[in-house]
Amino acid sequence: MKAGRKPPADEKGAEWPAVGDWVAVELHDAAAAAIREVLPRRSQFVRKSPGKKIEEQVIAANADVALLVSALDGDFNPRRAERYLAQCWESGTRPVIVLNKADVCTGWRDKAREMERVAQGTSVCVVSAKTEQGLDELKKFLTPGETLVLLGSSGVGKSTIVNRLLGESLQEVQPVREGDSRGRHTTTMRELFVLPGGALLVDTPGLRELQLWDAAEGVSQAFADIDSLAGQCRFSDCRHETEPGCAVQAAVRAGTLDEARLENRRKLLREQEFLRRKIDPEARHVEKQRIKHLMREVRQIHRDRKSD
Ligand SMILES: Nc1nc2c(ncn2[C@@H]2O[C@H](COP(=O)(O)OP(=O)(O)O)[C@@H](O)[C@H]2O)c(=O)[nH]1
Ligand SMILES: [Mg+2]
Ligand SMILES: [Zn+2]
Repeated sequence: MKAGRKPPADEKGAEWPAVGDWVAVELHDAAAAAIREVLPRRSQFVRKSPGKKIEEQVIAANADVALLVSALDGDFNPRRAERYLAQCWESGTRPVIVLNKADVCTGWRDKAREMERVAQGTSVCVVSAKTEQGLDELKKFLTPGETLVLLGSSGVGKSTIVNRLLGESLQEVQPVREGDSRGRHTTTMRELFVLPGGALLVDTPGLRELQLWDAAEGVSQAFADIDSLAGQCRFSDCRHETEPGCAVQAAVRAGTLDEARLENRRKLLREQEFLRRKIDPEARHVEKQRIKHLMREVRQIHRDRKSD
């Protein structure tokens, strides 16, 4: 489908239709159509756009379920999963953690258990898109009419999973580089497929990084276990460092809370704080411009009235 016009490069912000958006189109002829309206989104998975620019980028709109795919080889990283989970909770998309390439990992049971501690109740699916191990388990999350989006680094097997679920090879798959398990970017566009059962599946190019965008609530939900421990700390403003009576540090000492998890929560909160300081001046600037415009209009109305 062709859009009515191409957006200039700096105009592809959150307003421009993203994959998964429902749009009202006007058909000109068989080859051309113009988007007239983007319908309100039920959910949107966003991230901070890569690089220095402080703006959000929509990865997928209206996704009901996010399949957070990582591989059980060198790609496995619970800290990255925490990041994805936080952004998911913020976006209104239900996450499912998918651990792919079980065929190359004899210790997949231990890794699944490790991921379950991070998942906090979110389902963890161990699969092999190669041998089809666990695919039936994954299929349980496909609901007719619902949209699922595959998210994860490149090379983890997202496109292979698409092909398996489609039952045919429509998505191009590329070998990963030796050494670092990283894939080359072969899926360059986000694409939507209708699966045999009637679920919609969106494949995305691998995300090199996922910097959170305005996701304080999502972080809080992803680390609900720590938040609830924090309620038992002696001081209400406890920073869970060296304060006496800290229930969070007590859990770390008791071995029920992974210190790396606590550290990652700190890191994500720091990122949020940094972003908030950056976003605010910009938002304030936009608001100032809006008011300036409004005042100009008001003055114009006054002038028009006087000259009547
Ligand atoms: N061993 C193994 N390799 C897989 C599996 N799934 C995908 N691959 C391979 O991993 C590489 C990257 O797969 P691809 O689907 O392109 O990853 P994407 O970048 O996430 O879309 C390809 O060489 C696939 O054949 C799996 O379950 N086991
Ligand atoms: Mg791909
Ligand atoms: Zn504390």
